[in-house]
Amino acid sequence: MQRVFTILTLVALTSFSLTALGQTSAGKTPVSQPLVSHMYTADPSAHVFNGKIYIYPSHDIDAKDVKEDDEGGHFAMRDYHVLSMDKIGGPVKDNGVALDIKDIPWAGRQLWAPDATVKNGIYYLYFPVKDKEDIFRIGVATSKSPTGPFKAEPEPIKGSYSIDPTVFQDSDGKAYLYFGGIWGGQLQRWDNNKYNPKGALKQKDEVAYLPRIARLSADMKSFAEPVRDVQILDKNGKPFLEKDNDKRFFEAAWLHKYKGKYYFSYSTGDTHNLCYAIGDNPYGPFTYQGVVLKPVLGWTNHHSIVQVGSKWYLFYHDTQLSGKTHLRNVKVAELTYNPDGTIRPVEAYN
Ligand code: FUB
Repeated sequence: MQRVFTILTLVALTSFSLTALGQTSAGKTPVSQPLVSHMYTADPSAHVFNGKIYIYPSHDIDAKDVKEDDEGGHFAMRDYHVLSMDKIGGPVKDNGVALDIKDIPWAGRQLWAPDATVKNGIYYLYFPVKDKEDIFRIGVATSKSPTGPFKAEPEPIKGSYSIDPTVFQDSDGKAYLYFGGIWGGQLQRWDNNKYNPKGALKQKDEVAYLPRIARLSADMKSFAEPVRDVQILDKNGKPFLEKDNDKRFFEAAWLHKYKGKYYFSYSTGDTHNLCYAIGDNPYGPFTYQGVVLKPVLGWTNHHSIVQVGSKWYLFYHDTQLSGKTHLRNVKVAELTYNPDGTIRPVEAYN
């Protein structure tokens, strides 16, 4: 996913002194400040549990022994910390290590973007990590506390693959796991749920890769059905092609419900947008609507959308603190809707 990382990292490094001052190289000022600055955090999945806000981010580290590569090998994260706060704008607490890679029996390397949910008083943390064969799988870990510590299941979720799991529980109690990410996230290696190590990126006129969904079993630890594609269509009902890379899916799925409609949002990756599409049920199809967040400082763009009280918020990240693509910091900004249910794009800088 990171062919352009080197150039962007150089650009980001030259802008470091400005970003440290809270200003970007284009003279723009971030509208939000990092939620924490004592460690690097990214990919924030936010939830409200029992009236309190919990954020499940990746914990970025500067793994100096790991070389930067096109597959994102330098995103070499090794644990998760859960952040919490009583209200937006209030103090943010780092609750310490919630899950360490050494305690995941099947894990090899790279703990990427997680998500969490609660059912019957048990908290479930879903996470992607490469197994010992260097293939991304999705695992689940449980805890009686939203902040952990979480205990990982001995094996990944059977039939899972790729990255960026996000869990959605509908009002009827059914739960769904969405996942997938191309390029370093390996989605291109999976055809009809079968692994093909030679799986390649699509050609520009081919239909783009799609994210995946499976309903979760009652135990929340296994798939209740075969994994299927999540259809994202343009307003004419047509799928996007690979060349529509300012709109097509790349990684970072999120699902939220607003006024009875299902909003599927995601990153376009190499064009760095966060986009969204609306559907009538959790499986879609979802019709493309537009951009939620334009490119931020850094290469990646990743988010969650959550209601807190009567307001909605976009949690996202950029590289304001470090100026380095793999050392990100999570942020939050209010998100608002138009009367027709479309989202007003969030401005990260002004
Ligand atoms: O944090 C590692 C990867 O970067 C995530 O899995 C992607 O969504 C991107 O944010």
